[in-house]
Amino acid sequence: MMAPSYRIPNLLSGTAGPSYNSKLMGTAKTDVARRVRQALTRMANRQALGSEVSDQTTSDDLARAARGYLGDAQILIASNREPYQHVQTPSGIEVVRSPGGLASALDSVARATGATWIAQGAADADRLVCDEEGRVRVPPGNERYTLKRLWLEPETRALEYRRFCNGCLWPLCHIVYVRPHFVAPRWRAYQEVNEQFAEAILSSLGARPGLVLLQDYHLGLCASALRARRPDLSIVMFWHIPWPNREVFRTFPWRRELLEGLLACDLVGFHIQYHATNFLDTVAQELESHIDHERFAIRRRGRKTFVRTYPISPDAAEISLAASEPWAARGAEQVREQLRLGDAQVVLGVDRLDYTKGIPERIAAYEHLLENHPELRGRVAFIQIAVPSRVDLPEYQSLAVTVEELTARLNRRFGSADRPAIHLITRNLGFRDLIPYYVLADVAVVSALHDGMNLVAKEYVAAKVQLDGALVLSPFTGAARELDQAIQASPYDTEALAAAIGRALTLDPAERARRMRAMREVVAGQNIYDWARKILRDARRLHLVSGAPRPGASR
Ligand code: ADQ
Repeated sequence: MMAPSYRIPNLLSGTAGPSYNSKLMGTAKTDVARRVRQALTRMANRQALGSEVSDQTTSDDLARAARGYLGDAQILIASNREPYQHVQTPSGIEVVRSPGGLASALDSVARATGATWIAQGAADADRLVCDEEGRVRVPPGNERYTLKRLWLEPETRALEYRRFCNGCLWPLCHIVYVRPHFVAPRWRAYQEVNEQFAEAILSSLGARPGLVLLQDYHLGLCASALRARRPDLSIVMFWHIPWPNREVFRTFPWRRELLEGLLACDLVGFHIQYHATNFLDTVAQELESHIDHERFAIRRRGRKTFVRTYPISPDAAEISLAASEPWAARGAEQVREQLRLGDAQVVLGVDRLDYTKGIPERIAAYEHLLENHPELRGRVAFIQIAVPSRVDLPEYQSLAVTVEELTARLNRRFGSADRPAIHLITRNLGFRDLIPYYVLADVAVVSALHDGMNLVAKEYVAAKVQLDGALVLSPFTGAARELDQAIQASPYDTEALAAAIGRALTLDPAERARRMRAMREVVAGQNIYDWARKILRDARRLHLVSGAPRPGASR
């Protein structure tokens, strides 16, 4: 195991982004002075933001709750993707935070609870920093929990497993007119990988009591494998993506096996009631079981699985505080200068480059808007940040080409050399690199065709401390259930989406502030720590955790 010099790449040099290069971290007095200044700024911001921030559940609250609910039971988080990747660069090993909602949300939970996180190691320097059991402490420079990496055969990982999860389950659950590929060898690879995850979880746990938090559709069979060897384990699955209706699910050849896998869990969580209801309906159609509609539970072969909703949210306080620090405003100005935006109004999209996110639909709507409102040309700039995703799948390759072509066409029609109508940024940005874009944007457009929740919508709201932004939101996101003060428009309706963007750009400032204030209340009222605390609380209330203090025992 080799000691890397850690550095998280930062787009906006000079901002206070986290830097873990050991050469830079150190003893210098200026460093201490800088930290003191930062702490004082944060205190001032905390006071300025008042109850919006101080009433929120914190990482410490979650840590206390976890101890109280779980006693000496160990928490294990398992997900396909790792929260941090170690990559080789000419200047040494760098640590990159994985993009995507699950990784960013669960990282906060793992930090607070000190859970062990099991995920597959996929980056080129991942092995170099781990011990012989695949373990490494993270995050670098502020180690709070253990990441245990699982090494899968490249062929299983690259071809079968990814293709099954992302080429079959993903389109099956999202229902966005992309046909799922049902290929038997890929299904077998999925089974095999789930077995391997179960092995890794069990070896990490030893004989201790434990609560296993399985994350997402990659691990749909893991609970059966765990249950066979450790019937006493408490197992929770959180399904981060939509659950389809039973008609669509009927087309899936291995539907019974997948449902059996999920029913080996004690608790299955979804973001919204609609998906939870779809799940109950599907079980009722496919398996002989007793559905308890009163308690929202399923009984099958003597065991009970509860189904609950836990709408996920980011760490809103963290985002609000970051957005109100001077570096965020400076970063926003830098972006304005670098992209030569002048005094243009800014429309922003931030997504993984995924066909479910409605990026071509968004660009088409913006084009429609500029076509019909010449007065907006040159006075509005669209920034689309789209991090490449699943690049080995043909659907994603053709999406990338489509987005580039639409961007080029739009710029040919309505942009000029020094004022493009749309800026396409295809990079993965760190948390602190993203914040200035949120601060800068007058309008954020989230136009997903279907989305379990969509964290970008909530992150934008959390960053709009000055109430100076408007959100255009697709009704097909889980977030639309909570953020009803967003301007909602269907991404399938180009004219309606164009009109919504136009309306957001011209919203009266008082109305814009009123809507944003209402949405900020929603986002502040529920953050990632509440999400995790409620799951742990239910695991205890429903008597799922062995080794935990009995309900009513002092905490
Ligand atoms: P995702 O489909 O990945 O998540 P989303 O919820 O929007 O979608 O989360 C994306 C996350 O990645 C956000 O935290 C965002 O800041 C970050 N991100 C996006 N583009 C980025 C970029 N270019 N650089 C850096 N970071 C970027 C899945 C489900 C969602 C569900 C989440 C959480 O599909 O429906 O909300 O899990 O459960």
